[in-house]
Amino acid sequence: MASTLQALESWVNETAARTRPARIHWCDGSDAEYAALVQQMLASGDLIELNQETHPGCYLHRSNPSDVARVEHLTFVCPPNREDAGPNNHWMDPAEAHAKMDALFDGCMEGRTMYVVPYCMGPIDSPLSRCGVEITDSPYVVANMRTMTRMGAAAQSRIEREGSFVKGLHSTGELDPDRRFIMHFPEELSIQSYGSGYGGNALLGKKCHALRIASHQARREGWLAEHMLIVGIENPAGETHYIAAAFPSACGKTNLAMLIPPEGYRREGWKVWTVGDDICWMRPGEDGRLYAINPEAGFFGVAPGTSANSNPNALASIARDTIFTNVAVTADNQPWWEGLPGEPSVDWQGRPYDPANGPAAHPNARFTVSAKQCPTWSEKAEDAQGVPISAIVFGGRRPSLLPLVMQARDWTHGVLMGAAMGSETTAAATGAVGVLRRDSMAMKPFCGYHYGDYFAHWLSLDRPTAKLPAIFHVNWFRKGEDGRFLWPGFGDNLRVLEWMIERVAGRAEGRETPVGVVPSPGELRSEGLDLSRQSLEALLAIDEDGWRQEMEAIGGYLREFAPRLPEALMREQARIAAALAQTP
Ligand code: GTP
Ligand code: SPV
Ligand code: MN
Repeated sequence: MASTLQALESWVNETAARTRPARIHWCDGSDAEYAALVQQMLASGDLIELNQETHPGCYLHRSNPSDVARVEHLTFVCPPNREDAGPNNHWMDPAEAHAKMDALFDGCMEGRTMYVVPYCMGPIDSPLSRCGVEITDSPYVVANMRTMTRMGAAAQSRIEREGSFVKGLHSTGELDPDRRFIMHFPEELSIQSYGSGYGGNALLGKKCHALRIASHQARREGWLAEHMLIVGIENPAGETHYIAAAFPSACGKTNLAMLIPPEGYRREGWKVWTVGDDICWMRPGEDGRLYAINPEAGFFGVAPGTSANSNPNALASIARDTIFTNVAVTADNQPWWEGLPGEPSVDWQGRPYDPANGPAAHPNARFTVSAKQCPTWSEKAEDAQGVPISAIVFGGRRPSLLPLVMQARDWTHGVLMGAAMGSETTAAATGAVGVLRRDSMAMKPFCGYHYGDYFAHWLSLDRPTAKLPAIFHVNWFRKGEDGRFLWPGFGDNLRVLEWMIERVAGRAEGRETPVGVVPSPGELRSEGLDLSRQSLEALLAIDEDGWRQEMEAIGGYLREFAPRLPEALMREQARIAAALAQTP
C-alpha cells in the first residue's frame, strides 16, 4: 500500500525535523550493513574487539555505568484515562508525556545518524506476527535489533502490505538518569524512549512492543502476549509437548528453554527443543488449543552464571558472532563472567579487576546472539502456525513455602496461581535485589494495562470450546536451613517437566492438597539425582499454616486491583482459604 509507505515516510520526516540528524539511514538488514555498523562502532569505541581466535565475530560493549538495567520507575504507560493503566503501572497524561518527550527529542540527533529500523516480531509469514519501525540514533541498538528481530527489507514489505505498524522512537540522549523516560502510548501504537541505551529500555521491539503494546492489542483481539519461554519436550516415544513458562527477569527462562536432559534421560532418548527464551504470543487455534510463537529471533540473555555446568547450550550459542554487554575480559581478551573458569583481568567498566570493586562482570551483563546458533533451536520456531501449548508454568524465586511443583485444578485456579506469583527481585531492573515482591504472571513490569482487566482477559479464554493447557507452578529456588538451594535445578528440572507431561497425558496420579496437586512420593523420578529423601520430602511438603498466611497475603494483594478485579479470582482465593481452614 503506497499510503502506508507515505505514512511511514512522513513520520520519519517529522521525526527528522524535530531531532535534526546529520543523515538518515534506512536499514535493510543485510550482512554488509551489519559489517559496516560493526566497523563504525569499533572505530568510535562503542564496540571493543574480543579475542577473534577463540570468539570469532564477538564484540564487547561497555555501557555507561549508570545505564545497566531496565528502569521501572522511569517507565510509563499513558492511556488517556489513568485508571486504564492500573496500579501496576506508572501513568502520565498523554499530552503531558508528549510535551515532555518532544522537548527531550528536540535537536537531540544533531551531528548523528538517524537509523530507520523496520522489524517484524515473529516469523515473517506468520499471521500471529506483528511489525514495527524503530527510529534510533544508536548503532548499538540497530546491531542488537538485527539479531533480536527479523529486521530490514522483508519486514518493510510486510508493513507496506499490512498498513499498520508500531512506531518506536529512541535516542540515547545524554544518558543522564534525570533525563531518561520510556513512554508507551497504547492507543497510538507508539513508544518513545529517551536517555538509555540498555536492552529493555532501548531495543523497542522487545519489552516495549512485544509485551507492553502487544498485551494491549492482545486483549482487544483475543490473544495473549506473555513474558514466557517456549520449550518442546520430546519423549522417547517421539511425542513432543510444548510448554510455556513465565518466570520473572533473571529467574531461569533462558536456562529452562535450553535445558540438557540428565544422563539417564539422554540415554532413553529424551530431547529438548528451544522455541523461545523470553516472550511468547499465544492465540486460540481452530481446534481450541493455544498456539504460540516466539516473536523474537535472538537471545538477550543473562551472562553471569552461564557455564558448561548450568547451560552448555547457551555457552555453545555464544562462541561466535555475539555482542557481549558489560562482561569482564581475561588477560587474553576473552569474555568472562562469574561462573566461568579462568580469571578476569579487566572488569565490566574497563578497570583492572579488583575484587574490592565488586563482581568483575555486571550482575546483569548480557549476550545478544541469533537464536539460530543454539544447538537445540527448534525447526518449529519458524513455523507460521506456532506450536500447540500443552502446559503453562508459573514460577519465581521463593526461598520458602512454595513447593517444587504443584498443578492447578482448573483454569481459574491456574489464573489465580499466576496472579499470586511472587519472586525475589534481581539485577535485571535497577533497585534493591532479593526483596520478595508480587509479580503476577511475571508481567508486573510489562503488562501494558490494568492488571484487573488483564486477569479478566486470562479468565475469558476459558470458553466451552477451548482446550486450554494445564497450569502448574514451580519453584527451583527453595532454600534449606543452611541457606543453600535444596533442588539441583537446571537439567534436573526435566524430572519436573516429565511429571507435568505425565499429568497432561493422564498417566500420573498426583496427590491432592488444598493448594493444588503435587507429585505423590515416587512419581518424580529420582535415579541419578543428588538429593536426600528428606530434601525431596521438604520440597513437596505443604505447610498449611504458612499457606493460610500466604492466602491472606494474596487476598490483600489482589484487592489492590479492585474494582476491576474479577470476582471469580476472589472466589477462588476464598475457596482455597476455606479448604485450608478445614485442615489441621
Ligand atoms: P530475563 O532474560 O531477565 O527475562 O531472565 P531469564 O528468566 O531468562 O533468566 P535466566 O535463565 O538467564 O536465569 C538467570 C539466573 O537464574 C542465573 O543466575 C541462573 O544461574 C539462575 N537459574 C536458572 N535456572 C536455575 C535453576 O534451575 N536453579 C537455580 N538455583 N538457579 C537457576
Ligand atoms: C528482562 O529484564 O526481563 C529481560 C532483559 O529479558 S530486558 O530486555 O532488558 O527486558
Ligand atoms: Mn525478560
